[in-house]
Formats: sequence, structure tokens, C-alpha cells
Amino acid sequence: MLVHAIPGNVNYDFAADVRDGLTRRGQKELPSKYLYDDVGSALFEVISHLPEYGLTRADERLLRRNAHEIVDRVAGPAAVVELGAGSGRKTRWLLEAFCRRQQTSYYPVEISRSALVMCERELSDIDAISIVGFEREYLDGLLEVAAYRKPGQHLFVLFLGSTIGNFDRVAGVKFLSQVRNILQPEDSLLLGTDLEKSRSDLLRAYDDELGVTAAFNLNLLARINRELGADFHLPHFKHVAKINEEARSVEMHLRSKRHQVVSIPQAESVVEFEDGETIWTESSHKYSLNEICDTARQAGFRCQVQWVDEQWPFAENLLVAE
Ligand code: AVJ
Repeated sequence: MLVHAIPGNVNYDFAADVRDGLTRRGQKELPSKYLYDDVGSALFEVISHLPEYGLTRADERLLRRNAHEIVDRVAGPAAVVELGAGSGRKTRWLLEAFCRRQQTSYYPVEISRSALVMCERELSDIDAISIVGFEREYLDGLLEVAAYRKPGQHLFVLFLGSTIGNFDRVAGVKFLSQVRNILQPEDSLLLGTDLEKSRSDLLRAYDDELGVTAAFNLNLLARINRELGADFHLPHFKHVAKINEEARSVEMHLRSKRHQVVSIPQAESVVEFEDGETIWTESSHKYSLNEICDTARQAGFRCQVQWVDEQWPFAENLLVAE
């Protein structure tokens, strides 16, 4: 067992993105990746245990039940790269199955350092594993891992938890194509996707009774206060989950409860909110099974197998680079 981390070289600019997103005309918007600072990652971890939010548990059940079959279908020898590893808890089953076959290198790629530390701690007890974490954005991390690739070694990329759902459908195809371009033919990608379900199930999942999702969303404003010296007064905003029928997504917004002005010194901006105006903070697109295969094909993959959970509509899709 070896655990090692390649630290901080995340090339994004929080202040610039906040300024752009909040000072544009029309719908105000903040990129959803900023939900995951230390507090946000911990809150998402709690969300994944809520009865209303079945997504993470479905993902984990599928991985646990099908770990051996998945590993048998992946061309080896292979190094495992996980994009957005989070706590790493659900990856254990796959890695254990993998390590039974061969000594395995596991490269979690994460923009949240605390999630990376959690993930390394969670998985370091597995026999025959070496873990090297990358504190990077997805494609930057994947490029680096691909550069380490040994001759004859395949890459097996994990993109779980329906993180793909945060992209709109066009951007999703583009992202998968970018992943494909870093890979070689017969490398594999395991893609976890949340499937379409009823409005009421979706609204419950994204606006839970305890208010954890509300806290997760509002933390983005708290983060802007902490990191950019802003004066958002959190009780003046409300978490809202809405269904976008046309996009087949659930959106999270933060709705201003009154007319107000907020200053964000380190983003050099002063932002005015109308009563009822929202900041759009995240979209979670939901997929149909066929659509996932179409999307995969457009991005240069073939869809090899799809496993679907019986309790919560969610699919694990094994895609192979053409
Ligand atoms: C981690 C991106 C899959 O979209 O369902 C959970 C994040 N947002 N509750 C999702 C989330 C609100 C989650 N993903």
C-alpha cells in the first residue's frame, strides 16, 4: 500500500467566476463545482445518507453487487482513475475486486482537498493497492495520469455518482469526447447516471425535509462571505429546487427574499437582487437508458453493459473507447 498526494494546482479563479456569474444580465448563475469546499463536501456526504436522496446508495449497491462482473469486463492490466472521487466509499467494492486480479494503481482526481484526504484514508487498507491522489480538475488530472501510463497498460476511468448530470446534454457529450480523446481504444469508462423519475421523487430528493440540501446550497453564499469578504445575509435567501421539464433536469436556485444589495470586495463587485430573483447554482440532468448509449456513441465510446438498480432508477454504464 502506498498513499501519496499530488497537491494543489487547481487552475480556477473563484473571484472571477463569482463576478462573472453575479454581474451578468439576466439569470444570475454560479458554477456548481464551487458547492464543494470542505463544508460543502461534508454536507453532500450527509445528503448521500438521507432517505429522500437514493442516488448515492443506488450507485454503491450497483457497484457492490456487480464489482466482479465489471472488473472481468475491463481490459487489463489497467490503472484506475476516478474523476471526482469524493469520499471514495462506494469505490471500495470495485477496487477490492480489481486488486484481487492484480496489483492496482488508483488515481483519484478531486478539486476538494478534504475529499481527497478522506478518500485516501478510506481506501488505504485495501491489499495490493497504491493510491496517488491528484488535486486537480477532471481533465487536467486525467491528462496527467495518462502521461504516467506504462506501455500496454489500459486506463479504467470511473465517473460515478451521476456527476455527468451537472452538465447540460450538449456539454455532457463534449466532456465525454474530451475524456475519450485522452484515452486509447479499448480503455474503459464506467459512467454512473441517475435515470428519469417522478417529479415528486425528484423534488423530495433535492429539497429534503431536514434542510440539508438547503444548507448545502446556501453554503455557497457562506463560502463567498468567507473567501471573498462578501456580506451575504443568509436568512435573506431561500433554497429552491425546481424541475426543468424541457431540459429533464432538477435545478437548485437561491432565491432572494427581498430587494437587497450585496458587496463582494474581493470580487470587486456590488450585486443588486430584486425581490424573488434567483441565483442558479446547479442542474442535475436525468437520463434514459437508450439516451446514455447514444451519448456514449457520439463521444466515441460503445456501450458495453448497463446495470440498473431495482430500488432507485440509476444506471451504471460500462463504456469502451472505440
Ligand atoms: C453529486 C452532482 C450527483 O446532482 O444529485 C445533491 C449533487 N445536489 N443534492 C446531484 C447534489 C443536490 C449531486 N451530484
